[in-house]
Amino acid sequence: MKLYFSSGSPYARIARMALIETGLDARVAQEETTLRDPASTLLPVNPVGRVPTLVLDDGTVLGETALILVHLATLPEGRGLLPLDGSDGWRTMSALGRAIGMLDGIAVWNRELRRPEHERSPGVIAHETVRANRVADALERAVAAGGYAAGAGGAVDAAWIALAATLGYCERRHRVWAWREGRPALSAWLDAASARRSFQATVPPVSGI
Ligand SMILES: N[C@@H](CCC(=O)N[C@@H](CS)C(=O)NCC(=O)O)C(=O)O
Repeated sequence: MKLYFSSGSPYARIARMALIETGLDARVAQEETTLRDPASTLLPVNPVGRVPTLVLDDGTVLGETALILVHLATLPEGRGLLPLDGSDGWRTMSALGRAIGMLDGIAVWNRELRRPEHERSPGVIAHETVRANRVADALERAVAAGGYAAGAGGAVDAAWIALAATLGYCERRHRVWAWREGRPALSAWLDAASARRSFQATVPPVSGI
């Protein structure tokens, strides 16, 4: 298998952290690629041109973070990532969806901020700011109530990984959002999560936003 990623992508970071957490990184090749680049090494493989992209051993190409996580969870090493049979009452999938949903909104907000100022949509920025704060408030309550915790033996699941990658993105590539303010539980959660090897091995470069 081979994973295409870019170092600044929070979506690709989720896949990279999942490989490390499951030990699959030992047998999955990883190639850093460029984005929004006609010469990108990714385009001949995946015309969608987004990371993460996982190429399976038989040549099948999987785009979309959630689908890649589902695939990894079908492998013996990845079983703990995401129960695919509803045996946890679908709690992990629900928590994963919430973290990725917040990331999707932040990515839209961030994309607006990367445009020249006169091309930005104040309406989109306002909408995504409200969404991000609303989800973060719900996550603050969830984490304070014991959600997004490591499981038995310290193992973490896909929801934990997605939340860590999302908040980690806000720390280094979306610093315009003071997400820690008024959210002590979420803030402490990320501080603790930051000590994990999979997190430390995938820290993105700081951006100007
Ligand atoms: N829905 C996709 C989103 C992935 C995504 O947007 N990746 C960005 C990097 S953070 C990308 O590859 N952008 C390149 C582009 O849009 O051309 C997923 O969940 O994997």
